[in-house]
Amino acid sequence: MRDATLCFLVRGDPPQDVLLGFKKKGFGAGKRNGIGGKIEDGEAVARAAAREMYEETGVRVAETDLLPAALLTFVFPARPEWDQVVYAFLAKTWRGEPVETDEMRPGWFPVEAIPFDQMWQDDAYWLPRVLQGERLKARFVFGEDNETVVAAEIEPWDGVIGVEAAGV
Ligand code: 6U4
Repeated sequence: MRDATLCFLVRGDPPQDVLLGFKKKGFGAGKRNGIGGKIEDGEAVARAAAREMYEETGVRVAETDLLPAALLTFVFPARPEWDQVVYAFLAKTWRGEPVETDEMRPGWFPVEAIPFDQMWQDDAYWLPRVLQGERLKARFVFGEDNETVVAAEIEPWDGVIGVEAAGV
């Protein structure tokens, strides 16, 4: 199963605004999402999250400023090659301003007005909760259309990313 990262920059404490990127190409093109992508072989999770943030928005996030938020497993029975584990982070501190890149067009959204209808369906289940400070472990199964969530299991998570995911 491939592993990927997802990072949400948030402004305000508690979060008032969240940065979402409109994905211009590749997996999930046409959707808005946090910023992230595949973890490379041998790459630590936090390093991958920081690298993807820089590549896709030009923003620098220190690995120590990445706050573990969710450990997500996505299962696509109709498209098993899409199955993936995604490590989601929040970040409250960074350097630089997000800019548009080949991959992403970033934009700030009020936490109270997240455009879930333009996002992966699972986001509505877990993103509001992690923005309120919960840490979650969840598993979502998608239907034949690879869009509809047909099963969701969500439980609290301790935020500890295991060594099996540390690229060693
Ligand atoms: P490259 O390396 O360019 O081929 P790309 O096709 O752009 O990659 P990828 O696979 O690197 O995409 O990144 C996929 C992104 O989508 C990751 O940040 C994880 C995220 N993601 C995947 N399934 C998701 C889902 N069901 N809900 C969600 N994010 C998901 O919120």
